[in-house]
Parts: sequence; structure tokens; C-alpha cells
Amino acid sequence: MSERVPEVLAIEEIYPPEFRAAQKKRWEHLLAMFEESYGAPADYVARSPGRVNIIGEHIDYMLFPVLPMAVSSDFLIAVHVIPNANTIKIANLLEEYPRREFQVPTEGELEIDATQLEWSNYFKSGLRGALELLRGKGLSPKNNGMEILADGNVPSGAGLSSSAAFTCASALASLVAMGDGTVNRRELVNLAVVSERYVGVNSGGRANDNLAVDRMDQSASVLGVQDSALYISFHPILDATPVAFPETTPELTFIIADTLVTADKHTTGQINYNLRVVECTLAAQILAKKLNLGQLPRDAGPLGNSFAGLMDKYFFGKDLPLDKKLEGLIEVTKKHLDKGEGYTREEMAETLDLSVGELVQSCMVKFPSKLAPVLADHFQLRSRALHVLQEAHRVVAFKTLLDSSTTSPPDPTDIKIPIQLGAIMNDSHESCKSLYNCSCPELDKLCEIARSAGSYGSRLTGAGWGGCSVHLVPQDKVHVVKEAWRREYYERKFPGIAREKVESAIVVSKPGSGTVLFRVR
Ligand code: NG1
Ligand code: MG
Repeated sequence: MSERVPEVLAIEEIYPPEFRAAQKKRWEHLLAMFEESYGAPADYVARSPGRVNIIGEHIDYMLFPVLPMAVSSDFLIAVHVIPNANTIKIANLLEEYPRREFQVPTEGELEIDATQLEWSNYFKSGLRGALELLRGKGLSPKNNGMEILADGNVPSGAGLSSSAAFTCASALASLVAMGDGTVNRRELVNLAVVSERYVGVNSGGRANDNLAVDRMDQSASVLGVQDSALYISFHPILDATPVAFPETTPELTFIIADTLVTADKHTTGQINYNLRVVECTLAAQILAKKLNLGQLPRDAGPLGNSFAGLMDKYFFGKDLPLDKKLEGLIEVTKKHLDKGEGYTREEMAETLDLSVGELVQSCMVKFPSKLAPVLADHFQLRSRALHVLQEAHRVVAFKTLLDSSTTSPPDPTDIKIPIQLGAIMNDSHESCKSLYNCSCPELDKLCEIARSAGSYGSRLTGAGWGGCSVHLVPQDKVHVVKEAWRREYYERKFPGIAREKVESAIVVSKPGSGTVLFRVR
């Protein structure tokens, strides 16, 4: 982990500078309501933000680095610790989330009924993870109870990972109540990744379930740094480096806009997602075969194979920067995966010296959702591989541009760098659309409108096939972009849509700081 994100979480004073103006009212309201509800003030507030992926789409499961940022919307958990009482009382400022009360078992697991959509399950999952972490380290968790009041303003289902914000804040709140007072960020990321699986609703059925790669959300939430993106690498180990954005006039900001088309995400979206993982895995194996590299390492990537694993073998012993290695792989992909119309099972099996049955068994049946590979008869190895490798290359290019702008800061009124950053985001969208086929007309439309209204760069973010888009916009164009969307997208696509609904589909945020703990007293 980079030296610039300290391993040990600092215990901050309340209202750090960046919260002072914008957040003071909300914090004061939370603390006042806390006292009113429980008759005593809170001891501390655990805070964790949502996140958005700025660039690096559909490459995390091939173990290439991604570049998300923490957003300013967050989840706050105010806590009063009650010594030697193992009861947890939890309430939410929003009335739709009813008060709950439960006991912490002194031994054994905290039970979570993942079949119920129950808001307090997210808290329980963080608490359970915290207890397991402490026990795993040979510490016995303190037998403390907690009174809790929660307040989140990360819209749920809008692609900002409100679930990661909630679980990370819950895990931190619990570690502070039950532990020895020290919290390690890397441990917090790992524990929150595991915790979120106890809730069982979010990543359900995705091909990267239960795998070490699916930690972008929690890493960004915990490790976020004000005004910086995070360069997160997964291979060979999880590592996060903050990369600062240049100071410009007008300032740069991000807008995240939801298409409000979500149905696809959980049905065909999921099927498509898993099919992409299969296609990428097969592309990596077939390239390895054609390049006489032997078996790829079985422990890297969702199905045991990844492009990062292929890259390690192909460039074994060669000390080259990542972008050069990617360029090499792009060339061999163009040469060896030359069938633009796709590959059939029979063709792939023959190349890999397998029977069709063996191929299906090893690469296609491991998912809860087995339908995707079964439905496909041509597997698009070439275009999927080219997207992944070129997208990974774009992540490096984006990071290099940011690095260069902080080592020799440009004139703040010079918009060359924002324009170049934006162009990389636009290319990413184009690649998602035409090589990875994970866009949809609604996402394309939001991006087109934004670019015409002054966005430097616009692209889909997250899995795609609906869901959210992310845009790099100068502060003075935010309003213009939002108005253009309202008129040309939301009101056309959803006639009669309420203004508030449009407002809540759009989140404006600069890169924000990550998880923090504020002592109230
Ligand atoms: P979203 O749609 O934000 O959940 C999904 C994956 C990511 C990544 C992106 C595509 C899950 C939980 N998340 O993101 O890990 O693969 O798609 O870049 O499956
Ligand atoms: Mg999530």
C-alpha cells in the first residue's frame, strides 16, 4: 500500500476542514437527534463514502488495475458505547428504516438472515466481520453494547456502492466499540469485502463472487483521498495509490448520472457479465496455448485464469512497465485471435486439446447463472480481449497524465490535461460499446448529451447494460449538463417524471476522502 494512505486509521477531530461548510448542519442534526433518541450524546461517528469507477471497466476480474474515487456522499454511524451490555440498538434518521434491537452472541457467529431484505443486516454484516477479525487475531472482543443512529446519503441502486459505504462504516464502528482502539485500513478493506457477502444480495450470482478481485468498492470507500483518484491494483497483491487531480480554473468535478434503466442489470446484465468473464478466461487460455506458454496459474482470476497471469508468463523475467507489456499483448491478440466473427465451442476445444465436454466443464459451469455460456454459440474472444487490454492501457495513460500534471503543474487555466483525460474516458465508453457490448442506448444518450453540453469525458461506469454513467465536467458547466439531461433524456424517456426524481438520479461529486472516525467526546 502506498505510503500516502497511512495503514493506521487516524482518529480525527470532529468536522475536518472539508466537512465544515457543507456537512456541518447534517452532522449537528445527527448528533442532536442522537441525544434526543438515547438521552446521552454519541461518543463517535464512523463515516464511509460511496464510490464511482472513473476508468478501468471490466478489467478488475482479469486482475488489471482500476481507477475509482470515493464520492462525497457517505454513510454516518453515530455510536454511544455501553460497557458490558451486549445489546445493540440501531436506528436510522430515515423513518422507512425501523429501529432494531439485537444481542451480540458471546460465542459463535452472529446470525444474519440473508433471505430478508432488512436494512440492519448491513450493520450486522460489518459487526460480524469485526468480531471475526478480532477473534482471528486472538483478541477477545469487548463485551460492549452500542446505541446507534445511522444516516446515509449515498443513493442506493445508483451505482455508487451505498452497500460498501454502509458495511465499511459499520465494521469500523464495531471495531472501535469491541476492539483495542486501533484500526488498520487494509484489514478494514478485507473485512468489509467478506462482510458484504453475509448480506448476500448485492453481488449475488456475479461471476466474481467469493473471489479476491471484487474489492474495488470497499478499497475506494476506505482508502479514498480528497481530490484524488485511487489507482488500485489487485495483482500480485491489493495495493492502492492516490493520484491527485490537477487544480484548474474552473475546477474539475465529476457527475454521476443514472439512466434509471436497471432491470437489465439483474437479469440479462448478470448473464452478460458472466459470459464476458468466460470469454476473457477462454481468450487468455487460447493465447497462452498459441504462445506455447503452457498452463496459466490456476489461482489468478475468477476461473483460475486471467490476462494478468498470461502477461506474467509471456514477459517472465522481463522488466517492462505495464503499458509496454499491454502493448505487446495487444499485438499478439490481434495476430492470434483473428476470428472477428467469434469462436465456437468446437474450435476452442480443439485449440486447447480438450473435448467439448471438458471445455464446458472447466470454463462454463462454475456460475450460479449458467445460462450465458450455454446461450452463446460464438464466443467473441478477439473483441473482449482487445477491450480488456486497451482499457487497462487507458488506465495507465490516465494515471500517467495525472502524475505529470502534479509533478509539473500546468497553468490552471490551461485545459489541455482535462481535455486529454476526457478523451481517454470517451475512448473507454466507445470500447465498452463496440468491443465489449456492455453499453445500451440510454447510456450512449446520456454520454452524447453531456459531451455536447460541455463534459470533457463521458462514459458508462460499473457493469453497464443500464445503470450509471460518469462525466468529467468543469464546475461552470455542471448546471448546463444537468439541464440538458433533464430536457433531452429524462423528460423524453420518462414523460411526466418528477423533478426530484431527476435530481436524485444525478450526483455531483469531487473525489472525496475515505473512511474516518470522528471522536465526539
Ligand atoms: P457494479 O456494476 O458497479 O457492481 C461490476 C462488478 C465490478 C466490475 C464492474 C465492471 C460486482 C459486485 N461488481 O460493478 O467488480 O467488474 O462490474 O467493471 O460484481
Ligand atoms: Mg455493492
